[in-house]
Amino acid sequence: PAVRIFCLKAVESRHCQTKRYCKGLPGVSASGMGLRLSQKFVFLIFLSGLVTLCFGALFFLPDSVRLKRIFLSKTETQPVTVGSGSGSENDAREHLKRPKEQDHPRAMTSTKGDTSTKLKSLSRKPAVSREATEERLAGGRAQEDLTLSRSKTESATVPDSDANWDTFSYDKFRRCLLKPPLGRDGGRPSDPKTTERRDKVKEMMKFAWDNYKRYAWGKNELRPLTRNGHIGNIGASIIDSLDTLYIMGLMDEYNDAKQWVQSSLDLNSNGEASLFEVNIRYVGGLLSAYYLTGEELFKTKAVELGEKLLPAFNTPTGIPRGVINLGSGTSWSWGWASAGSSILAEFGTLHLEFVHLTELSSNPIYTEKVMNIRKLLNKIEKPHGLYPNFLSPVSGNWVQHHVSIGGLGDSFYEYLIKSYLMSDKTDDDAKMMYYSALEAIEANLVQKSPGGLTYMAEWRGGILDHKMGHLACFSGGMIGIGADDGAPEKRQHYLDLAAEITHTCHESYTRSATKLGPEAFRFDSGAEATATRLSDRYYILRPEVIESYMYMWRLTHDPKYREWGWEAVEALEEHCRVESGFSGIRDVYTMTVSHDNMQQSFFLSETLKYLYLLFSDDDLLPLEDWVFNTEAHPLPIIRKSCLQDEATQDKTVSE
Ligand code: DMJ
Repeated sequence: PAVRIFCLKAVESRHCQTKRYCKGLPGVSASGMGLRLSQKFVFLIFLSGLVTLCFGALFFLPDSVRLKRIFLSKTETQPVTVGSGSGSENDAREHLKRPKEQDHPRAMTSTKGDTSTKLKSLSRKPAVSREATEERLAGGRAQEDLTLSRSKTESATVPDSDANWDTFSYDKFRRCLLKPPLGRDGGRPSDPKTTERRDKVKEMMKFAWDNYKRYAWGKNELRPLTRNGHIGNIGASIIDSLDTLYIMGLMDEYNDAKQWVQSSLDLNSNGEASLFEVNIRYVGGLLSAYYLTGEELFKTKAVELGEKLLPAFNTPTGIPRGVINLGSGTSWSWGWASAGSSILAEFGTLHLEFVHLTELSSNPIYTEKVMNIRKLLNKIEKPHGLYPNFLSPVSGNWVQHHVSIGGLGDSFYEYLIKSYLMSDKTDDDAKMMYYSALEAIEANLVQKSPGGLTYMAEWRGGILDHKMGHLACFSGGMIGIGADDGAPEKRQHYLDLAAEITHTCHESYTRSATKLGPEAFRFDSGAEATATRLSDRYYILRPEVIESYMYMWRLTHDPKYREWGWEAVEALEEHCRVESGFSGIRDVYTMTVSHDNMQQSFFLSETLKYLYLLFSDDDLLPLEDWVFNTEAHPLPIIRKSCLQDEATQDKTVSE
């Protein structure tokens, strides 16, 4: 990234100047021969001043980690090599999740390495039907407990206190669920109209998948107009689709995806990857595939990948940097993030997956890493109780006072309440942090427009920007699922707030010609839930509005949410479906649409999954048992007490 190159050059040139200066002061010989005493004295003072200056520069320049690591201990700043290898705001948010090809020519490219060789040697399993998997698991076939070997990184950083680590048993986990994950009959709704709508969504998924498979297999996304693949060969769309295909019962497609993971997923890529993206999409996708199917392959891959993310945490504060080279373990901050800062929505969106990595590997390091982030955020002073979007991983201080529930901030808040829910409501710190953040958000950001629409504004050092991003529309669902655990006198209020925000986001759709919502809409200069800038008019198949419909449907069973979801299906079909897949559109306000030639992988993992759930019975992935990560990959609630009881029972039986 530009900033990194710039820093390097600056440092180098400072360094060169120093050398030149020290070695070649005109008229001064190295020995000082021929100089008078006073001249020598002046020269000495000058020299010591210069040395002080050099050291000052090393330690006080912003984010001088590259230099510091020459002097400080390895563990503090030096990137660690792991594995077996030797050794937009709205737009910005998307930009950071998937580095643009031109910015990062090597982005997400793969190079074969030891890990992939090792993974390829995993035994191939025959294709299975979902029914067979379910039956096998329901029959309680004892699965081998896994004892995953600990990595070099882990053994270097974790003390020996782990001698009594337990191992994870898939059977025990299944017995601790309150309901079967796929419900009765795969969550098939009882009325014909909803069944028909659900079938339509399934057909959309199959269409999107078939075209991806035909034209872009193994690439990250399909470009449906040019019928080719977009950026990189690490199959983002495949990983993102695993659980969606499985819950929809598209078993041939699921088996193809699984086969690809087994034979071709290369975790040793030397490309630059977003820590956030690898976590939510790959770790999250593999974890959910494992929990749903019991296929050990997914667990092994998820843990191997989690291990490769650990070097990004080797900063003075333990706040990870945003970009990592999975092959070498080197990490750095996004070039565009001010003063080498890390992004709240990135380092704050690791908790769910990392806790599950500890659960599966019995290695506490993952939980320790995210708890450390939590601790720092809890302790640090917050302007008006709000969490700004940029934090320095070196000093642990906020870098700018920009607060947003949309891009750059969003999923941090989501992960607080979901951490609480996923802990079976035992994680009280997460609960406390979530509800205080929500209070601060209500006091400072929640606004009502002259037309009566409730929205979330953004905050820039105390000044409100009356704009709401499409990304911020997830907050309807978030506030909804958190309503029940708020203070008793606030519960109804939170549910109402969730409904109002979801309503506003629906308005942003209905007020456009295409009935799809813009990337950002405003509430100033006479605007009410409409985009006023050309650059905000696009829709890239995002899920957040539909996500909130799904949660609000589950929480209230108000039929309007299913109707709103259906409106979105019709609009997607009319404007985004092209001959070879689905594409985003450049302007939601014109009926002569211009397509952006991109079928985003989150369309498969989130948008279509949430639609399918919206038209399914509540017993398909029931909220009593599952939380969805920010890429809509379901992760189970961890019932510690049940798992322990189960463990005790198993032990007693074997004795
Ligand atoms: C998804 O990839 C995730 O939900 C992320 O947290 C933000 N939004 C995108 C899709 O819009």
